Amino acid sequence: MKISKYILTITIALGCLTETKAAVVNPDTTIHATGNPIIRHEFTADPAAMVYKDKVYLYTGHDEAPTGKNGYVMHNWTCFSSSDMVNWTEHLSPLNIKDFAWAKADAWASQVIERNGKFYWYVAVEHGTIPGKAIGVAVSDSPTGPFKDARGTALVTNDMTKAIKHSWDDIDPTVIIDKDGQAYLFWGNGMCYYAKLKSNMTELDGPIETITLPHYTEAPWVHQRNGWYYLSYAYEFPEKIAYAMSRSINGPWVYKGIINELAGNSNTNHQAIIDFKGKSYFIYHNGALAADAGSFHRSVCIDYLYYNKDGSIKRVVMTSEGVGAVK
Ligand code: FUB
Repeated sequence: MKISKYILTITIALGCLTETKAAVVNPDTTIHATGNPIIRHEFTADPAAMVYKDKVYLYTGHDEAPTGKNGYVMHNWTCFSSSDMVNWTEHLSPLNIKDFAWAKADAWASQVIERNGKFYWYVAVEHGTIPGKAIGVAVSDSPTGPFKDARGTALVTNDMTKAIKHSWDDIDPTVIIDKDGQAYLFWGNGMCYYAKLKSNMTELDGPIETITLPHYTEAPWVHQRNGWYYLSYAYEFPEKIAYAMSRSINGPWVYKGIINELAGNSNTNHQAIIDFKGKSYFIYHNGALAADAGSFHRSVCIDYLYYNKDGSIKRVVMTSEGVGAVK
């Protein structure tokens, strides 16, 4: 990323956010992204993306902290869909913290995955009665909702994981279904946890395991490509994004290095990685639209991801131009 371009982006983006904040985007309004960040009328964070039937569904959290507040205020999640990575339709708030009766706050990072025509949305929230963060799962017949709590209880609570003492280690769920149909849930802050999921996608199926990764902070994302499994994650704090590779979802994971640098004006970076219509994408957030307290007023960006011939990943070049439209 060239610094001069980045400063220019912040200036333009600030103007844009101020202008559009009063004008609420109506449901199903299409946004034409003119570069990074791709969404400018609200703050979006913790992107997760799913490719389904020729479309990309982008699920994000929503930073709602008042200007200047150094802390997360996050009440709901939202969804955007696109056929070309540039024109995005917003499907307003298909899931809210209130949809989980047992949760009390903090609509933190999440991911949606499809199985047998149903869509499962795994979320991190603050539990109402068991101190600490927890993971819940909502289900829908459509990628854009409406979603409802699939269990009526949390899938993972803080008292189920003992490797880390702090109360927010059970966050940042990511789910993958392996080639043999076995689904896995990965998550964690301070420790990368993983466990099998039953085929109903709403119950753990076995013990919770841990994975040791250098300088692991949070935000695991697991994807598969050409016979390799990739486990990318937030590295150190403030966060860069690093990754490990394995031939098996159960490891051993071999650390491969940094994919993405510190994201401008934000302590967190939180990536999702997908392939769509022949290109690979790195989706993340930065603080480019924030007047101040950028770590709590984040915005989703998309840049290209490139692989080397041996399957390793090249460093991402964060740009203000973003990506072009694909057919
Ligand atoms: O958005 C709240 C938290 O910030 C997420 O759970 C982390 O991944 C970090 O992005």
